[in-house]
Amino acid sequence: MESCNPESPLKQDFQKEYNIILFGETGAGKSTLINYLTNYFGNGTPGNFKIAIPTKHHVATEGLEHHEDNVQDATKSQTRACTVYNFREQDTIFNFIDTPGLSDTEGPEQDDFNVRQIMGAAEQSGMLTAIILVINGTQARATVTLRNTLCLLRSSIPDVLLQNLVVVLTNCSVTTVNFDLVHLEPWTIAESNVFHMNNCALSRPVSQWTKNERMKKNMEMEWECSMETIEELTQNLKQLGGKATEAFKQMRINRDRIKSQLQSILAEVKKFQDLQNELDIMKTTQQHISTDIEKYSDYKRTKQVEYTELEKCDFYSTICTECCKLCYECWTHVNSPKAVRYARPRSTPTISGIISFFNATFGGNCHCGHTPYSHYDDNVKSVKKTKTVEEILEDIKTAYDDSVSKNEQIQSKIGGLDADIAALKHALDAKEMEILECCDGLKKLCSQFNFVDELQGVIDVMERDARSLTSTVARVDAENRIRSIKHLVDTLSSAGKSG
Ligand SMILES: Nc1nc2c(ncn2[C@@H]2O[C@H](COP(=O)(O)OP(=O)(O)OP(=O)(O)O)[C@@H](O)[C@H]2O)c(=O)[nH]1
Ligand SMILES: [Mg+2]
Ligand SMILES: [Zn+2]
Ligand SMILES: [Zn+2]
Repeated sequence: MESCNPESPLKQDFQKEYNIILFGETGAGKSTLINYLTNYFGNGTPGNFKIAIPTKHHVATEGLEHHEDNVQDATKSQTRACTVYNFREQDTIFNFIDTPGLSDTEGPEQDDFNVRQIMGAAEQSGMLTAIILVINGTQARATVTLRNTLCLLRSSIPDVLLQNLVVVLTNCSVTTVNFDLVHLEPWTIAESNVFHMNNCALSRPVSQWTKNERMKKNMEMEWECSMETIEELTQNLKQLGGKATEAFKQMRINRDRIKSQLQSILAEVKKFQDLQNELDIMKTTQQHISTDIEKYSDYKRTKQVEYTELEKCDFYSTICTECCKLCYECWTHVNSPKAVRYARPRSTPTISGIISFFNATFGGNCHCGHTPYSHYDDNVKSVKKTKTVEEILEDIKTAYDDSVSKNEQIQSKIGGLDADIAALKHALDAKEMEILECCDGLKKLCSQFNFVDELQGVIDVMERDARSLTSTVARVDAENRIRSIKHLVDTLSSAGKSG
């Protein structure tokens, strides 16, 4: 914010300081009022205008900084930035802040930017004596533009400063005014704080009225009236107590906080979607793995195996120790004479050695090919038996084990994702909660705050984004969040209307 001081006073020299900020629609006459104040404090006259802010027909005479755009083009908003103009009067200094007009021809974004600038300037002033609403007094009807301007005003001025509202109706006198102060409701402005002015002297080139005696007289009369009104206005300003501008700061903090939390909700809902997608994919994979586990779980097979066992009986059989089998099965009853003669018991090595020697000498080799020394006789027979054995199919078992370990891995990943999603939801809840608190704070600071306009933009984006979410879980979550923010806006807005 630039500071311009027509008479270069050192602020410390002044006992009384009044900060006044102008607020109003573009073209309402804020900058013109500053020029009139320049003449009032600098003793300018219609023959010798003092111009702080250049106009289409008047160049600046005070050599001050200003932020007028293209003064020749009356269709465009003129003032672009907030500028402080200091005026002194004995031990008193008045700091008037000229601001860019609302309902800017450049659209709502420019309005938003301008409102932030104006509120920033108000905050910076530290102590405000008055907020002067400059309104074109010829407006009889509440046009869309006027309604928009008033809406922006209501949304920008904290309740604590409502006592310090002053209205200057331009382009009119108290008898010709058309603007109805009812349009400002629920604000009510004390009659002593309403002023009428017709600041027409700077609207046309000097040459136009110097040649026309009647026009000149008329203009000089209007000029005189405006100077008297400024006199009354400054007297009135001195009566108003200054108010700290902390509320502007608090409003700014709350608005910024809401904006940033909404932005991060937007970003985190996207993150939520990504995590949810990942989780969905993992759950599908896990289902496949489970099917595999079931499919491969049958890796054990049972089969019947045949085997022979030797069982005691009443007949002798010849057993080969090398072959481990019966070479001659049940060739004689144990009690037969043949048994006594030919049976070769295992008994002692000496006896079996002698018998074997005898057999080897006289009996020859067995058909199994082994020597008689390897054979003996015993009263056993071979019995065929079967048993059930379990067999493991190795490749299927490998596939099974593999699936089980994959399942464990994915299960732990799913667990991790679940935890991430829960944490994200928690963070989103906290942000939503903070928005709620900030909205509440704003409502307390500025009961007329327009939550619809403030939040609708982001809600629109959230709704658009929610429609594009593919995960049902993420979409339901996003829709719930939007609903709760919408509900909040509705609640706050209806509270504003009734209050
Ligand atoms: N007749 C008449 N003309 C006025 C009055 N006040 C302002 N004007 C004219 O209205 C036009 C716009 O006035 P500005 O003072 O530039 O309006 P502003 O509020 O500063 O506009 P922005 O800077 O765009 O916000 C100019 O041509 C002024 O000469 C008034 O009280 N009577
Ligand atoms: Mg201006
Ligand atoms: Zn043998
Ligand atoms: Zn044999």
